[in-house]
Amino acid sequence: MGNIILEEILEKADQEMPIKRGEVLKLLKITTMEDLQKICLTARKLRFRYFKNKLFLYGFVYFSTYCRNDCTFCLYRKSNSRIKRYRKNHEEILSTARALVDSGVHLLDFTMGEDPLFHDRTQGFYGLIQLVKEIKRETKTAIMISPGVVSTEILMNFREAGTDWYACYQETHNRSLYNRLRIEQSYDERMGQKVKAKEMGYLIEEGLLAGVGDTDEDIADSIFIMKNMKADQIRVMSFIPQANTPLANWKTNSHFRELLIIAVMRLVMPDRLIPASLDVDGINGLEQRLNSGANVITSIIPPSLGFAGVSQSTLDIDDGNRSLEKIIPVLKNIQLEPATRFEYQSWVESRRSILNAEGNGAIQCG
Ligand code: SAM
Ligand code: MD0
Ligand code: SF4
Repeated sequence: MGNIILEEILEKADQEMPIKRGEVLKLLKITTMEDLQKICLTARKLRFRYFKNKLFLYGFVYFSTYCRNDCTFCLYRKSNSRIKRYRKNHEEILSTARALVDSGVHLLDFTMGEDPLFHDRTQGFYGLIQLVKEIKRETKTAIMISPGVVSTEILMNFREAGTDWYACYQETHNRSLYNRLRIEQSYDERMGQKVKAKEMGYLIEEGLLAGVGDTDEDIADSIFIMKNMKADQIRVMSFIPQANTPLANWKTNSHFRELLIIAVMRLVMPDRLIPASLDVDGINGLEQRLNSGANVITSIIPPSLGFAGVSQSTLDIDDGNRSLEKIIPVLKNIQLEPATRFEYQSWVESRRSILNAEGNGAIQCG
C-alpha cells in the first residue's frame, strides 16, 4: 500500500475517527514487516490511551477434554480416538483454580469440550455451577466460562452463581466456512446464545481462527460484526493443524497475519480487551503479540497438574513456561506490567456501566 494511504488511515485511527471496511481491508493486505510495525505502533499508542502499561492475566482451567462435537480444526473432536482424554473432579478443579489465583491471575477461565456428561444430562452442569459459586465466594476472582453452546437456563444459573464472562467463539462469520469448521453446529444458535448472555449481564468474548481458509474480506466482516455485537473481549488465534484430524495436513503460513489482525482490532476497537494467547506460540510468541496491541495474557496454566491447552495441548506447560513466574520478566522487558486485581475489577465494573448506559443490547448480525 502507498505510504500516504497507510499514514492517513493510521492518523484516523489515532484520532479515533471511525475506520471504514475498505480501510480495514487495505490494512489487512499489507505484507511487509515495516508496514506491520507502523500499524503496531499506533495500536500500542491506543492501548496506552485506554490501559496505560497494564496487562490483565487469565488463568486457564481446561477441566474436561471430552466432546460430542466434531470441529474439523480441533484435536479434541469426538472422532479423534487417538488421544487420551481426561475429566478432572471437583477437588482437582478447585485446587488448580486456587493455585492460579494464588499465583496472581485476575480471572479464571473454566473451559471444556462439549462433554456429554455435562451437556446431555438434565443436572449435568449442577456440580460446576456449585463450584463456580464456591470459588467466587472464596477468592472473589472474576470468572469466565467456556462450555460451548449451553441453554438459556444454564446460562442464567451460571450468571446467578457469579460468572462474569461467557466465551464462545464463532471462529468465522462466513457461514459457509463456519459450516466446514463447526460441523453440524448451528451458526445462529451459537451467535444467539452470546447475544442472550449479553442481555443477562455477562461480558462476552468473541473469537476468530485465522489461516484456516478465511479471506481478508471475511476477517474485515468479522471485525465489524464483533464491533456491532459489542463483544467485550475479542481474539484471534492462528490455526494450528492437529494430528488425526481432517485438517492435519492443512498448509499454514507464519503467524504474521495473527499479529496484523490483533493490531487492526485494536485500531477499530481501542477500548476492548484483546488477548495474547500462550496457546499458539507459547512464551516465545508473547512479546510479538503484546507489541501488536494485545492487553490480556491468556492460557496461563500451572505446571504438573495434568491440565492441557487447546491448540497447543502440551507446549510450555510442564516446564512451567505458562506460569506467571516465567511470564512477568517478559512483560517487564517491554515496559509492561501486570495490573492489580483492583484495576481489573474496576475495568469490568466500568465496562458494565458503559454497557448499561448504552442499553446493553448487542446488535445481532452476520
Ligand atoms: N468446546 C468449547 C467451544 O468449542 O466453544 C470450548 C473450547 S474453545 C475455548 C476452543 C477454542 O480454541 C476454539 O473455539 C478455537 O478458537 C480454539 N482452537 C481449537 N483448536 C484450535 C487449533 N487447532 N488451532 C487454533 N485454535 C484452536
Ligand atoms: C486461550 N487456550 O486463552 C485458551 C482458550 C477459552 N476461553 C480460551 C482458547 O488461549
Ligand atoms: Fe469440541 Fe470445542 Fe473442540 Fe469443537 S472446539 S471439537 S466444541 S472442544
